[in-house]
Amino acid sequence: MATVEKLTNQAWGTYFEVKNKDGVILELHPFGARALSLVLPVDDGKRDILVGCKNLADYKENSYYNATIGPVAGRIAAARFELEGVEYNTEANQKGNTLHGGFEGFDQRVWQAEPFVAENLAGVVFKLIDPDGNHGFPGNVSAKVTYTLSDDNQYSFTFEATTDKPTLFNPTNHGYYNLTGTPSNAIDEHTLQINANFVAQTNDDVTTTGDKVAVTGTKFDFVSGRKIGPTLLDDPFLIEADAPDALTLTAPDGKIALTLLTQAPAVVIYTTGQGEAGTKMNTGVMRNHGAIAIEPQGVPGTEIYPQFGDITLTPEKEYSMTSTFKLIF
Ligand code: FUC
Repeated sequence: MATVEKLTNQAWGTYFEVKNKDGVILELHPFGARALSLVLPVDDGKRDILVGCKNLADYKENSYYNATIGPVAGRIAAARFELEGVEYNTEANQKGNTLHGGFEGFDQRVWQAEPFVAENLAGVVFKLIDPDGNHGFPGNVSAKVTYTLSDDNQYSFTFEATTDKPTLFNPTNHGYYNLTGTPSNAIDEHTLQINANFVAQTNDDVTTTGDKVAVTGTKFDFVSGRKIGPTLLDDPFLIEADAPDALTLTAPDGKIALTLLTQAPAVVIYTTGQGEAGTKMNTGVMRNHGAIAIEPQGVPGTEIYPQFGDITLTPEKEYSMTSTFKLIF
């Protein structure tokens, strides 16, 4: 029977530990409504498949790791957008654009936490009120992130939100993974299969152009599944609407696999590089290409490219988006 416990230690302060009947352990923290670890029992021992920081201070320096990102994940080009004829200016925190909500996005806020147990699952509900005008975003937004771990080994996060004024809302979970259990191994030998025939085209600054590119014959072609190899990615994969799932990532030794099912229309895949190499993480020193971030979300740039969908949140509708990783081990 899945359980959840509120714990405290020196590294992280107060955090939550969710366990299921098969011995999977998910640790969660109110800072950034983030996951700290996701430990799977495999025959050669326990393997933490999340790449995270070794203490809270490090998370404050590397705040995207396994955090809730928002109110808008990805980049808002030129740090501005228009809604109903009104122009809004957000914070230009990267190359003149707004990345991941600006200088103090959801990943840097302390969320209110409420642990819970239900039938065959347990988890934590994190809540945050983002006040009107905060960091340039309109609307008093009430945001909620519900993490669950089930007894049938499904790890899920659901984002929900309401607002009192039209605004933008496109959150994600910025999980970094290495299925070998340590970022001291490169992800090159992992097998990745993605049900995406197209990626959103990006500019040099990684803002989207509004066009999509067929993956066939390109480095983005993971349709049939292949080893990641030295492929560097920071791209939104457009998930086929009729696909049974979004993607599957498999460990080099085949002992662990993750299959992602998501209501999100896209998954941004980011592979770490030299910039992150050398960082002492919770499960080892990050090497070049040591982790892959899997970020289900609306397509970045949707606020200016309606062909990608709609990320406006209005008082008349509630936002809800669920992503589930099936843990296979
Ligand atoms: C930007 C984003 C990626 C990732 C990386 C750390 O490049 O596009 O999603 O957050 O920063």
